[in-house]
Amino acid sequence: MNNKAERLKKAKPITQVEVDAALAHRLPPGQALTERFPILHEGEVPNYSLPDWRLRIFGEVENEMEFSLEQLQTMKQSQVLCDIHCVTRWSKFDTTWDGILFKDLLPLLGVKPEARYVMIHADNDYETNLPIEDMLNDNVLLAFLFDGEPLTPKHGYPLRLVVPHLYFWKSAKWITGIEFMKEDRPGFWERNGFHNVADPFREERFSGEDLGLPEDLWKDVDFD
Ligand SMILES: Nc1nc2c(c(=O)[nH]1)N[C@H]1C(S)=C(S)[C@@H](COP(=O)(O)O)O[C@H]1N2
Ligand SMILES: [Mo]
Repeated sequence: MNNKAERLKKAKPITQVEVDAALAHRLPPGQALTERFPILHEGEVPNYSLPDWRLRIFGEVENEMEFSLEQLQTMKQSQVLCDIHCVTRWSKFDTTWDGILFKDLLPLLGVKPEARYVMIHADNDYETNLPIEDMLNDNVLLAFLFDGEPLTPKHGYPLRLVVPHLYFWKSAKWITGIEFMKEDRPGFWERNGFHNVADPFREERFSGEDLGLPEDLWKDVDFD
């Protein structure tokens, strides 16, 4: 018997795990399940002076507004349990997030009736666009906590968006502003070949031709 070969056969892959048949319907086509939490973003992890941190609300609103972290933390908090799906082909089941549901925040913002889209602004000049209709799903939230703990700096501390039903690039980390818009406008990845809508169950990965991302791209990134 070749011991090394046996050991390798038995060794569980560190990043990718088997999907239970009963849960297979929750894994979108072309995705691999992981229990770890890959870290993906452009640029450096930002550093904040929390007293100066603000979330800016602008665009098609009656009055521009700014919220401090403290103001947001005193608002109604909710918990969401959801699966997340990254376009680089990893999915993670049963993630728990705590924060403010967008549907609870929206009525406080004085948004003009003409507004139909948002641009989420985030640090390192990141932007991603979404229809307000999508933002109003029951489980879309501005999250302070992941798995009961404050977000780690690499996962978006102090505040990130979580839009579970779309590929995870729509879930901007380090958000700084929400711009309300009459017309849609593409964000960072949406201008760079990714799909404008991004439904993982319809495999809306790219807007034009396949960008040829290697299937195991995500296995080389940083994990928590
Ligand atoms: N501000 C900001 N948010 C971002 C990104 C980014 O580059 N900058 N990358 C997006 C992409 S492509 C993914 S897959 C997720 C990854 O989140 P995670 O690092 O917490 O897994 O963050 C999204 N949010
Ligand atoms: Mo991503």
